[in-house]
Amino acid sequence: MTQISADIRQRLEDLRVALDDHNYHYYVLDDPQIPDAEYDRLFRELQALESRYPELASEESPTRRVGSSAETSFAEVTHRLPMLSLDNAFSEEELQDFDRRVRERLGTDVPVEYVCEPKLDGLAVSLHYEKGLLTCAATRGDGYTGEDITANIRTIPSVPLKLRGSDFPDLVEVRGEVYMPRAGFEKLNQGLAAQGEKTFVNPRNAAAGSLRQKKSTVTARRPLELCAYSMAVTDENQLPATHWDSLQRVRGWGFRINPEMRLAVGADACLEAYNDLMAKRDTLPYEIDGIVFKVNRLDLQQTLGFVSRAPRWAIAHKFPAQEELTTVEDVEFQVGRTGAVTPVARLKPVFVGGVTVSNATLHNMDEVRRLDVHIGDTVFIRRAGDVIPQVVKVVAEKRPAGAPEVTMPKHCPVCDSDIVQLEGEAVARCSGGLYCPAQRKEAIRHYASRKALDIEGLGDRLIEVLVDEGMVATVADLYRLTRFQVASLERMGDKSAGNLIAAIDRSRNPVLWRFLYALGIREVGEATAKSLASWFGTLEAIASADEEALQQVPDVGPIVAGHIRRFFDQAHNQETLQALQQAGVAWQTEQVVAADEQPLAGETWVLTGALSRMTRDQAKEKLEALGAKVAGSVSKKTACVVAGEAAGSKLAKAEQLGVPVLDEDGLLALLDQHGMGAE
Ligand code: JCF
Repeated sequence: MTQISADIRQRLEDLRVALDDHNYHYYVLDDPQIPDAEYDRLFRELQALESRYPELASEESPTRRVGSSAETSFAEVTHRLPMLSLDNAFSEEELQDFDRRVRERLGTDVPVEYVCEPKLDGLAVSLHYEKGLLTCAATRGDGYTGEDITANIRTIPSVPLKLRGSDFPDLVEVRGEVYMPRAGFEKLNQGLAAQGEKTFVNPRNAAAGSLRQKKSTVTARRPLELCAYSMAVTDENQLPATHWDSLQRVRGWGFRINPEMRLAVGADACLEAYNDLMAKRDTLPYEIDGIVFKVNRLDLQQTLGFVSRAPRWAIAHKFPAQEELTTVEDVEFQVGRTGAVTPVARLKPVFVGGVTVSNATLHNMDEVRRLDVHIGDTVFIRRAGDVIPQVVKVVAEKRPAGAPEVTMPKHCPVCDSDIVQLEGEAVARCSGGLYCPAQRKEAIRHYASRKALDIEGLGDRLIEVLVDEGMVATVADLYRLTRFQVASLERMGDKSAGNLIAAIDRSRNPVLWRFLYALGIREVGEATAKSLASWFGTLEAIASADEEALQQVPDVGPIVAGHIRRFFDQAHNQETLQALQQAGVAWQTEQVVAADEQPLAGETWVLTGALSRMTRDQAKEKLEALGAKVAGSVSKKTACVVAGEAAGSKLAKAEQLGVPVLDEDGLLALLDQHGMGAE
């Protein structure tokens, strides 16, 4: 056996104590003492020492929180003291009744003091500590026997493996709720959904599913927390006088105690606590389903005793449910402002999470298939916090015979254009972008935007008003607006009306690429519009090109070609183009640069420094007309850097990487050579 120096033993012990402490500050007090990176360094140092000296291993080491991949079966454990459940109160009256019964049994008129605490929506667990070390953790089960889940519980960072301090009895049981905070739940479900897997209906089920894992490594990756709510010791001399004080002791041992916990004297004060907590419910980072009131004095608890499964000294006053069952009466399809077609479930109205819900989004067809929703199905609706209502589960057993499947329509329910869903994409879209009333405002906004036709003064608010007032339905209608009409709008002066009409007029003869870009064809950005324009020269040529011809253009692949083809195939889009022409919009034609005249096709160029005989934008357009892409930064892949006066770091970088450099004269010579010299 190797001799292990005292220094190493000491370092190992110091690391364990330090990591335990940081864990405690981070997970229990929510008050980290060191940055994550520093924690990771200490953790790795401890891991390294432990693997080097296996004889120094310890069950309580912070490194053991990662769990084990060995499969455990959950042995039965009998609770030394039964784990009771709580009676429920569903109304103010039921709470008043509870308080009256308590006082009657105690034979007192004096208002009783209660501890009020949020009722976390998780799972009750019992934790046994012997001489300060966690020895056994169990589920509630039926209240008398539960399952041994020690291996899984040990992975939860807010569960002390070792009690803090020294002020604890030899044998102590701490009870609490294991729960999954909202944020962790959302993240877990997003991950599951992304893999097409079944998601958890709510954080409670997620916590239960995570604790039931046979491999504790799986549990270790689930964001679970523990909040302690009571302690039980067999030695009654060790009990403080009140529940409140006993929880302060539990806190001192390193447990998280709910920070919302407070004291209330009498039923009215309890109701106030109920209302206060209810108002806070949506802002808490975890879900609660009510508030628990417990008689504070332990001697009074003793006097009150139990009925069957529940103590007479406690009650849970429930909040409105966040999940209810209802039926899907229909599924309709909504078209968003960018053309996304979304399935929406029309529901038999149901009161859930404090409001009446009659619609729930189904997001997209992948989600419809994942949930397997049919029309007529009974579904779980969940509305938690201020989140929009969700369909979280279908009750397959309740599906009526012949319940129709949900299918995506072939045509837009708003404008009847084709609906297109590309392979590998979750979202289906209406292809009537220029015409579809659902996409009107967005289409006009894009058409008028700076890089498109740059119609000054036609902002979002004005577009909103023009469309809502029925003055403009498609971009073609812009050109029929009169100054008088515009001036009649609220908060529009005659002068700004005149300016707008003039700006619209100025956009009547756009260069081809800008006009093409302005049409808002999916995935046809500025660069693609430029390539298409200089390749085909006219809009008519682009509109009649087949997908194969479109794909000859540098940068245009099968997907973009498909988008272009479909755009021009929609009758309504064609009508709008004709309407634009009739309204006097005449897009220009462009000098065609044939394939063999695109000498820079596939190359990336960079412009830097000041040019004297043309602007950078002009240089960029000319290079693009020759097929080059113009980028902003230099890399190994850059074909050439054009360096004007006072070029700086980009020039230096080019020289360092051995990228060819041209000065302004060199650029002009190149452009001349290809018939693109100064006009
Ligand atoms: O947070 C809870 N879900 C919770 C459950 C809190 C408590 O104080 C409880 C409980 C279940 C039983 N107390 C008992 C006695």
